[in-house]
Amino acid sequence: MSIDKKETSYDALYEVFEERIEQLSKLPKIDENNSIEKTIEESGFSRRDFMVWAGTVTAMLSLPASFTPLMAEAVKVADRLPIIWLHMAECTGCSESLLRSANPSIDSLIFDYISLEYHETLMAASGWQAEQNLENAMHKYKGRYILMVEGGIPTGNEGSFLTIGGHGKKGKDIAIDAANDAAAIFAIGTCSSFGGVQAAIPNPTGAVSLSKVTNKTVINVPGCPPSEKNIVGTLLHYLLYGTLPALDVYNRPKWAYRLRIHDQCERRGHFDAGEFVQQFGDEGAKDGYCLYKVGCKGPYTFNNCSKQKFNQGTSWPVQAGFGCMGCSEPDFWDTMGTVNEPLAGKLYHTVFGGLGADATADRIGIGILTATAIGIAAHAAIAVIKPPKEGE
Ligand code: FSX
Ligand code: SF4
Ligand code: F3S
Repeated sequence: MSIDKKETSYDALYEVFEERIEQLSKLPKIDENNSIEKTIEESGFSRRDFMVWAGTVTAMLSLPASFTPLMAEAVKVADRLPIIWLHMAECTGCSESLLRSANPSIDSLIFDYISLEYHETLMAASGWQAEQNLENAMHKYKGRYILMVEGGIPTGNEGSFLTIGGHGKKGKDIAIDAANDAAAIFAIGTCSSFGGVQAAIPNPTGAVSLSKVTNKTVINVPGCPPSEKNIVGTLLHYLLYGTLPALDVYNRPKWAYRLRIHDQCERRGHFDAGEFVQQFGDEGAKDGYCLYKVGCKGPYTFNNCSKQKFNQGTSWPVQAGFGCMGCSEPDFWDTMGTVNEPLAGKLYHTVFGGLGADATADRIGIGILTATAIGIAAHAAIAVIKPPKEGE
């Protein structure tokens, strides 16, 4: 009975997606001479590579494999959604994550293919012309464009710490104006999602998240930087559904951020067995033991890094032998403590509101429990305080 219900609901969803793709396909192509097939072929990928990629994204968005051809169709009409990408206070690592791989990935090609109407790092225009381009795009696609903002928004001194362009407009005002007329708003990276490094104490520029300067809903895609998969996946999710994804308490899409790094970590077996790297370069490090005692913040961090990885799926911090720094959590620079030390003795208040996790971290840090019990106790405590899942 429940299986039937599930099948019916997927059938209905399939139809919704088909309709949405049909509607989008009627919108004008920005560049008539461009097609995703051509873009992919010219970059040396085969149709099969593309379908494998579409299958991966389908699974990533928790859709059944039968939706893969639909995902491929959706990508074809992705160039109908104009995108305005603003840079605020940041390092441009988010753009780099997506675009600067040695050989372009299919994710980065898709980003090339979509209609980037304004992106300060990529566009040829500069100065007055760039400002004009932004105004033109906002006017031409009013109410239709997707706004992606990278970087924290300086608000100190009335926002005058960040001015952009020949007219010296404040970044804060540009972001507010662009948000007002957007169809959907994505904060790309931890800086835009939560303030990031420039909002770290003492936060000299008064940097805040995008959501603090606009009253419109902002979908946060944090990570410093976020993976290319999380950026492209968020875009394709919006393209298919046309609505907001299910979000967690920090407005992060649940399909990407619902589980802890620790929940999906390849070294988790060693944590549970109480096998820890005690210092970098020791025998445990060579054997791939758990990095908790050398500072891994995976138990407190929600992201899918171990699954989606970086640099075209090559690796991720823990695989490379360095613990998670908690980069997709609010205020991680201030709340996650010393990089190479566990959170022992430090008040961790972001995700758990100070409940449970502090005691667990302390106990692990000072070694009250035996090695095996540590893993089990920590696991139990973390499982208890895990936020409720959708529908619970
Ligand atoms: Fe940098 Fe983006 Fe970190 Fe921030 O990434 S990688 S400082 S999240 O805004 O450019
Ligand atoms: Fe992996 Fe870090 Fe958890 Fe250890 S503490 S299992 S390295 S996420
Ligand atoms: Fe960031 Fe941790 Fe992933 S530091 S990149 S959330 S493993």
